[in-house]
Amino acid sequence: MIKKYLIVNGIEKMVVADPETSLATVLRKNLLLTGTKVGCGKGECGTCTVILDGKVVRSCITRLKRVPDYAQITTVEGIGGVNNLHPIQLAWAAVGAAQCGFCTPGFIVSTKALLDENINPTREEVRAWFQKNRNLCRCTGYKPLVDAAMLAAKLMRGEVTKEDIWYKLPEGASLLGSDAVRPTAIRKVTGTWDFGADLGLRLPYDMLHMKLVQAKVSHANILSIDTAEAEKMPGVYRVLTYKDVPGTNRINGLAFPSNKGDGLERPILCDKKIFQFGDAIAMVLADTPEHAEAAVEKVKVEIEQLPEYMSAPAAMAEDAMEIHPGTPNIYFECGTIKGEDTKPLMDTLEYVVEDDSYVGRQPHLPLEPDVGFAYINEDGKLIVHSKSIGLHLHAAMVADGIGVKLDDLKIVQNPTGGTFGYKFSPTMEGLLGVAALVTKKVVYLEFNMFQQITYTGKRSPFFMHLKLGADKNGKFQALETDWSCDHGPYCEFGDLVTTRGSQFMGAGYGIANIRGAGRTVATNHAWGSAFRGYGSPQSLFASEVLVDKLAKKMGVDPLELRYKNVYREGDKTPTGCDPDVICLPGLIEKIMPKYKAAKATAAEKNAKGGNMKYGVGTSLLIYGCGLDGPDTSHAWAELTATGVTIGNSWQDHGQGADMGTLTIAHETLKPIKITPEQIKLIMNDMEFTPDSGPSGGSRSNVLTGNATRVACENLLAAMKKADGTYMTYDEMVAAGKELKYPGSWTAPCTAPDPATGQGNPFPTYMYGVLLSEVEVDTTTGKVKVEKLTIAADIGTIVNKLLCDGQIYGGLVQGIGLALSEDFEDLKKHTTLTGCGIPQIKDVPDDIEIIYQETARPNGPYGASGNGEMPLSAPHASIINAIYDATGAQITHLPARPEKVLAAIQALK
Ligand code: MCN
Ligand code: FES
Ligand code: FES
Repeated sequence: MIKKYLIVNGIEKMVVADPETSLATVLRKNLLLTGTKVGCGKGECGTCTVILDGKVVRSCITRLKRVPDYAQITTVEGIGGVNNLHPIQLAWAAVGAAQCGFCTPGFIVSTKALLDENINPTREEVRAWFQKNRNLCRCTGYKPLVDAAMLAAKLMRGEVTKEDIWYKLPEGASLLGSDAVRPTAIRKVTGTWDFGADLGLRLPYDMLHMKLVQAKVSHANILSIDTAEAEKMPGVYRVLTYKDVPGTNRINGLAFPSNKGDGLERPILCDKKIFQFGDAIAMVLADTPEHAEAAVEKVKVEIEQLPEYMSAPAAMAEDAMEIHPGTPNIYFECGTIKGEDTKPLMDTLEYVVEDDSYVGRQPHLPLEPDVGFAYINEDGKLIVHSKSIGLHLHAAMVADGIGVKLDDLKIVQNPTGGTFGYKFSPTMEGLLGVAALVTKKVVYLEFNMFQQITYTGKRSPFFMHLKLGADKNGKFQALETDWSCDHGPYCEFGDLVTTRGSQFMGAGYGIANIRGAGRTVATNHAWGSAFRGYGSPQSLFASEVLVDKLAKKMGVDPLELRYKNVYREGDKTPTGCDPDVICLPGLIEKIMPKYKAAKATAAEKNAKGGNMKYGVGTSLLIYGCGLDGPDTSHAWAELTATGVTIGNSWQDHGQGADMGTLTIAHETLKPIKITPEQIKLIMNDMEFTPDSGPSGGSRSNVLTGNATRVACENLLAAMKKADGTYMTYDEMVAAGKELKYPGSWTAPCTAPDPATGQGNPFPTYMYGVLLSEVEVDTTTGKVKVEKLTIAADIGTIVNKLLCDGQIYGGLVQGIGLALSEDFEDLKKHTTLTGCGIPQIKDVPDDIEIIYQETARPNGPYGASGNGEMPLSAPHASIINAIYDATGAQITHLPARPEKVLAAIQALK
C-alpha cells in the first residue's frame, strides 16, 4: 500500500491504496468522483481523461505509483458543476454534443486542457487534439463535439455570451423543431448523470459482486461443472450453476409461430451445452470483485468439444450437426411474392445485373460496457436495474427463466451509455435476477470491454444474392432476392430480422415484381441482436450497390436512374402497400445540384492524375418505424399542484427520449399555457411507468410520442370547461376529478405474411438520400471519406439538436460499417480499435444535412422517427463512391484497404 497526497480539483486529499491501482479507480472509488467514467479500461477511449499536472492523461492506465505526491489533478467536477457551468459545459449542452453522455466528461476535460494551451484553435487543431488524446465517441459522429469546442473557445474569448448560445423558448411558442437543450444535458456535461457503474458505488457496502465463468470455446457438450474449490476461496459467498436456478433457466426468444424452434433454447446458465464463446456457465458471488474473479479461475468445467459452425454456410452444410438437437439449423424461412413471376420476366428485360453481397457481424461498440444490479425490495418484488431498452419486453422474456411471477419482477433502466440496439435483447437481466432471488442480497455485475465485445449480441450477417432487371427505358421491372441470415445460436428476433430482407431489398423503388427467399440459420458465432437499422443495412446494401452496377451497364448516371425509379403515386413498397408519403423525388432534387458539383470536383481532381482517385456515390436510406403490425404504446399524464407529470417507458439509449417526451407533451398541453419547466418526467421504471414497448425499430417518437400526446389530450379533455377554458389543479381537486390519465396508441398496420412478405408493417417510414465523396489511395487501398451530404425526410422535426445528432452519429457508424468495423475473429476483434471503431481522423468534419419535412399522417404532429435511417445504407453510398473512383465494386464488407487494393489490382 502507498499513501499519496493529491490536489484534486484544488483540494488536498489523502489516499491509501495499492500502488498498482489506477488513478481512475482512486478517483472513482476512493474519492467518489464518478464524473470520470471508465469505458475500455485500456487506454483506448478517453472516457477516463483527467488533467494531471497540466497534461491530459487517461486515468485508467495511469498507476497510482506513477502519480507524484501533490500532483494537481482536474476532473470534470473541478471544471464546473450543475449550478456553475463552465463555458465548455455550456457549449457542450447548447449544441447537443452530449447524447448518451458517457464520453462527455472525458471530452470536456480534454477540451479544457486544449483551450488552456490555445484559446483560439482551428477546427483541424481541435480534431488533431482529440485524435492525439484518444477521445472516442460512438454517438455523435464527432462533428458536434468540434462545434462545441469551437463555441466554447468563442465564449471564453468573450465573443458570444451564454444568452447568445442558449436556446430560450419565446413566450407561448412551440418547442417543436427548436434547438432546445435536452433536460438531461446539464447532468451529462457535469458528470453527474450516474451510469450503472456509478450507481454501483452507491449500493449497500455488503452487496455481492458477481463474476462469470464463461465458455472459452464456441460449441461443446458440458460433461461436468465442479464448483467445490471455488466455493472455498476467500470472500466467496456462493457459486451458482444451472442447478440453482429457481425457474426454467430459459430466456424466451418469442419465436414466430412458423419458427421451427420453440424459442426457448437460450439458457440463463448453460446446462447441457455451450453454444457460443463467452456463454455463462456459473456465477461466482463474493464480497469483492477481486475475490469473485479469483474464484472464477477455480471452477472446473469439463467439456466435450464439438465442431464449431462459425458462419451460415458452415451451419447449412449437409454434414453439419444440429446446434440445438431436434431443431434444424435453418429454423425459419420466409419470402417475397409480389406481382408476376420474375423468372420469365427477367428474360424479356433489356438490362439485367446480379451479384453476391455480404454485410457482416458489425459490433455495436458502446463506450459503456454492460452493467446492472438487482435486489428484492420491501414489497418482495425483484428489482433489476440494467441498460435494458425494452423493460416490459425483457421482463416477459426472463421472468419464467428466473422463476419469478411476472408481476413481481420490475426492471429499471439505468442512465445508459449507448446501446445501438444490443440491449433490445436481455443480456444480464436473467443472471442478476437469479442471483438476487437465490441469495436475497443486492448483487452487482459489470462487464469489462472484452466481455462487452465478445459476449453481447451483434448485427446478424446476411449472405445475399440479388438480380435486378430494368426495361429499355431504365424502369426497374423485376427483382429476385435470396438471403441467409446468420443469427448465432439464439433465435430471439432472428425470424423478425430475416423478414427485413423482404421489406427492404429494393425498398424505395416501385418494383412491381419481386420473388425472394430468405432463411435464418443457427450458428456458433455471436448471437444476433438488434443493431440500428436491423436488417435494412444488410438488405439495402445489396440493392443499392446493384443499382450502381445496373447504371454502369446501362451507361446512365446512377442518381438519375434512382430518380426515375423512386416511389411515385401509385407505386407500392416491396411489401405491397402504399408508401406513407411520397418524398424521395424531392430529396433527390435537393441532392442533385450538390451531386453535380461533387462530380465536377472529383473529375477535376482526377484529371490531375496521380495515385489518388476521387469518386462520388449515392444511396437511398430507408427504414420503417415500429414493430411490424399493430404495435402499441402506453403513457400517462397527471395534473399536479406545480404542473403536469408525464410517465412513459421511452427507454433512452442516448437518443433523447427525455426531450422527445417533453416536446410532445408541451406541444399538446399548449392550451393550458404550461412552460417546459412545469412538465416533470418520470421515465423507464416499471414500478411507475407503463409498457411503452421497446426503444427499438425507431418506433418511440411515433408510438410513444403518440401515446404521450393522447394521454395529454385525455387530461386536457377532463380539464376542459363548458366555456372552452380549463380548470386549474385546485378546481379539479375540489370537483373530485381524476388527475391522472392514461394514453395509448396503436399503429394502424398489419404484419406481413412471412411466406409472401406482403402486408403493411409500419405506420411511418424515414427517408434519406446520401451523397458520399471519397478519396482512394490506389497504392494502398486506403479510403478516406471526405464529405457526406444527406437530404433527409423524417417528417416534422421534434427537436433539431436531437435530429442532427442522430444523423451525424448514424452516418459515421456507416463509415465504420463500410470500411473498418467487424467482429469475426475471436482473437483479433476484441477491443474497440481491433473492431475498427471510427476515430475522429476517420470521419469528415464536413457533414451537411438538408431537411425536407413532409408531414406524416400517422406521426405525432406529423413526425416520423429518426434513429435508424442514417445507418440504413450510408455504407452503400460510400462503396458506390469507391466504385465511381476506381471501377472496383466491393460487395463484401468491410472494405478494408487490403480488400480495396486487391479489387483495384484485379481490374488490371
Ligand atoms: N426525433 C425527432 N424528430 C423526429 C424524429 C425523431 O426529434 N422527426 C428524435 C426523437 O425524439 C428521439 C430520436 O430522435 O429522441 C430518435 O427517435 P426514434 O427514431 O423514434 O428512435 P427511438 O427513440 O425509438 O430510439 C431508438 C433508436 C434506435 S432503434 C437505436 S438502435 C438507437 C437510436 O435510436 N440507438 C442509439 N439512436 C441512438 N442514439 C444514441 N446516442 N445511442 C444509441 O444507442
Ligand atoms: Fe480509460 Fe478507455 S481510455 S477507460
Ligand atoms: Fe459520445 Fe455517447 S455521446 S459516446
